[in-house]
Amino acid sequence: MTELLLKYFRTKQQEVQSEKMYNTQCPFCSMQCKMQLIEQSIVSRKKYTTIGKDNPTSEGRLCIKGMNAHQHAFHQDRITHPLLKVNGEFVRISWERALLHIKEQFSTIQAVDGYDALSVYGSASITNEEAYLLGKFARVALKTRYIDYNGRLCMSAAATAANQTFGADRGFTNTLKEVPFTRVIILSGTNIAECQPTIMPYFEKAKENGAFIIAIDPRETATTQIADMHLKVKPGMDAALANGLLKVIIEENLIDKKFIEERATGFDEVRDYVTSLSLEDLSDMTGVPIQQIRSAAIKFASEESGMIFTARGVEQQIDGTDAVRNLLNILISTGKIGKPLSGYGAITGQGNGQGAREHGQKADQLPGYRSIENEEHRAYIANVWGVKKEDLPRKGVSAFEVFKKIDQGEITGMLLMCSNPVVSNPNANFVKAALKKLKFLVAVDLFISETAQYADLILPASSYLEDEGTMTNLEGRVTLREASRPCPGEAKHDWEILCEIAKVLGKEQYFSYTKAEDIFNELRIASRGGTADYYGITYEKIKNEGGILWPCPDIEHNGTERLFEKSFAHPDGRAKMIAVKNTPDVPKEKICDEYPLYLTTGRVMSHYLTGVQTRKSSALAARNFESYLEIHPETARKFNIENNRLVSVASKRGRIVVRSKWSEKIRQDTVFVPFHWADSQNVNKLVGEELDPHCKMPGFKVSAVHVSPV
Ligand SMILES: Nc1nc2c(c(=O)[nH]1)N[C@H]1C(S)=C(S)[C@@H](COP(=O)(O)OP(=O)(O)OC[C@H]3O[C@@H](n4cnc5c(=O)[nH]c(N)nc54)[C@H](O)[C@@H]3O)O[C@H]1N2
Ligand SMILES: Nc1nc2c(c(=O)[nH]1)N[C@H]1C(S)=C(S)[C@@H](COP(=O)(O)OP(=O)(O)OC[C@H]3O[C@@H](n4cnc5c(=O)[nH]c(N)nc54)[C@H](O)[C@@H]3O)O[C@H]1N2
Ligand code: SF4
Ligand SMILES: [Mo]
Repeated sequence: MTELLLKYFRTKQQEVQSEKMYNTQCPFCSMQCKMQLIEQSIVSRKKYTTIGKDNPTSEGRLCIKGMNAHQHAFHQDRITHPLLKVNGEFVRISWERALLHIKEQFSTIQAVDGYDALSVYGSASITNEEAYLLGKFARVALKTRYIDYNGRLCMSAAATAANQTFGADRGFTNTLKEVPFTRVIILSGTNIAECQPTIMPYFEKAKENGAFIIAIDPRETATTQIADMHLKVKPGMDAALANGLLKVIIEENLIDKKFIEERATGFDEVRDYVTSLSLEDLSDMTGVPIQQIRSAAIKFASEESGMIFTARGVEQQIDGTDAVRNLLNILISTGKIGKPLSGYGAITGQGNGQGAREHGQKADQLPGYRSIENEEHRAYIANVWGVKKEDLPRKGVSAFEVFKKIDQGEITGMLLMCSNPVVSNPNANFVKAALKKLKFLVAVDLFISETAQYADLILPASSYLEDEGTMTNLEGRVTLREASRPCPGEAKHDWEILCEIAKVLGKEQYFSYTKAEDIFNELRIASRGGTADYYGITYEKIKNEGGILWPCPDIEHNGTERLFEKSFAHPDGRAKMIAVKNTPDVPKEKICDEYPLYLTTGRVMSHYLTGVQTRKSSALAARNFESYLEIHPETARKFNIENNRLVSVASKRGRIVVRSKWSEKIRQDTVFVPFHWADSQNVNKLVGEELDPHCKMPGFKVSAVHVSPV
């Protein structure tokens, strides 16, 4: 038998005629796991295997999405040449024709409707080099103020809260290697077990070392399972829950007085407000029993070290900024920030969710986390770019507001790079209708996504296997994604595409780069002296160290592991606390007779965002091939919903049809639908348009809906 097996394996091995290896990083989440794709040619076919590679963040681990990522990159639907829409059909054209067409269309729009009629919509899944270049492209090549990106729908509340409270926003103030040794952890609105699976061993080790974990989520998830205590909060009530926790901490005198006096402002206002509240009211509002609020607060405040992590559950709310700020109030009150084993982490979402929010893709931002409305900042960047300060446009509007301006006829052209807004933006039916009003839409993508279908021209981009560049992961560690496979067909890198468009628009002098590293070297200078200072980071240093944590202000500097140890980043060095009032109209969309249930939305392990990539991967699609409605059996009975049937879910704005999935893990007043599917399963047809006033984040996590059998 053994002989036979050996013979079998020997023959198998001989069949492998050649083997190639490609080093890269996973194209999906913010862990940015390093990986190697092994391509074996076996007689008439190719076999692909992905293995994890050691690095300081994921330590060689991979999840199922990373292991199967190549399936979409090699999918037959990948677009490999420019496609022009002619009489409603996409036809193949040359790059030369595509670029000329863009020149004509952009110039006409600029001449007829003005410079600000063109818009740019970017992404946090592109490299730092590309995110930086996209910001420069909008301001210098197109001279438009209207640029924003998908990160607005993702991290903006946490970023704004950290900027307001600490004066700087790096997702995690510490590094992951501290997590196993902290004593108590709050995981609020984050499902790391499904969304950053390779982070889990850090938290599992913390548990082994005796840490107490408190999870806050309206649902039981794979993440809440590792928690010692689960506060099953009513959707959208995180700010009020934090008031409850603060009230107990302050009244039990578990605050760190010395820390507050020396390092913060605004504490008295917070104290006066929360002590005026009643715990009974807070418990009613949040759906969390008083006893749980009390013990969570006492546990968190009594331990000598602790960390709070948030993600989109808390942040994707129309009061997301305030909700995060109130959780930061807890950290400051208990002195658990700016020291070893204590800190805050906004678990970043997309692969480059961190870096892409630092270098000028945001409507109000210039590279290095500078402000486009600050005269000194404008002068500095204008000098780096070789343009006049007065010629730099002013700030524009946020992602969703761009579609409002399209609808109103103010914006008539768009360059869309690496995003699928028809599926990812709120009120999807409105977004689709707005896009149809554009005079010219060019989409740069790997596939004909649901949004690219409405484009006049689609340009083929390169994937993570082909496109080298830096990505900043959820620790704030700048990593170098190697990529050496040749582009398929005539696909080009996103940065090359921007340079070529700039060239036909007569702006070649500002965009003459020959490789990604040239752009990075300019970014280093552009970010120098800014909050997110990359000046001391070079490709060579990243290669040697496996990544560098920003800020890194000079070449001799080794990067910054822990932030705020001596002072916060505000001019007075102090953290700013504010009282976060319980507003009776949050969640804004109240349940009523017509729409009696809260809908919250989110993710599953096997799919990524709007699903354009993961729905193309057979191994991933097989795990979840359609969307579903998670509903409590009691609630289901009330609405005549049988298990595993098609059901209609409707809000004021639209209706979708998904399959019911009974589960006792969810609150009885709440249902959950993931957002990875399109068309009749596009849950964003139900989500409303209201935005957080501070960061312009939509309220993806609370809508009022009605469910009925189909
Ligand atoms: N598998 C997978 N992984 C991903 C992604 C993906 O699409 N799929 N996307 C990546 C990206 S871009 C992002 S931004 C991250 C997102 O990562 P997460 O934010 O962790 O993911 P979500 O599922 O959107 O929401 C997290 C949790 O919030 C809970 N929640 C809903 N409403 C509320 C509320 O009102 N309060 C509280 N406290 N919790 C609430 C949900 O039940 C859910 O369990 O994941 C990244 N990783
Ligand atoms: N209801 C609801 N809606 C949500 C959320 C939610 O929790 N609930 N979460 C929000 C969040 S956190 C996010 S991040 C957004 C994401 O929303 P989107 O940005 O719209 O989602 P993606 O699916 O990442 O779209 C990326 C597109 O770019 C293409 N692409 C991939 N790689 C490349 C590349 O290298 N270059 C180019 N040019 N194209 C590429 C893909 O094929 C795909 O079409 O969705 C938001 N929408
Ligand atoms: S999806 Fe995230 S955790 Fe999974 S392999 Fe990719 S980067 Fe790593
Ligand atoms: Mo995200």
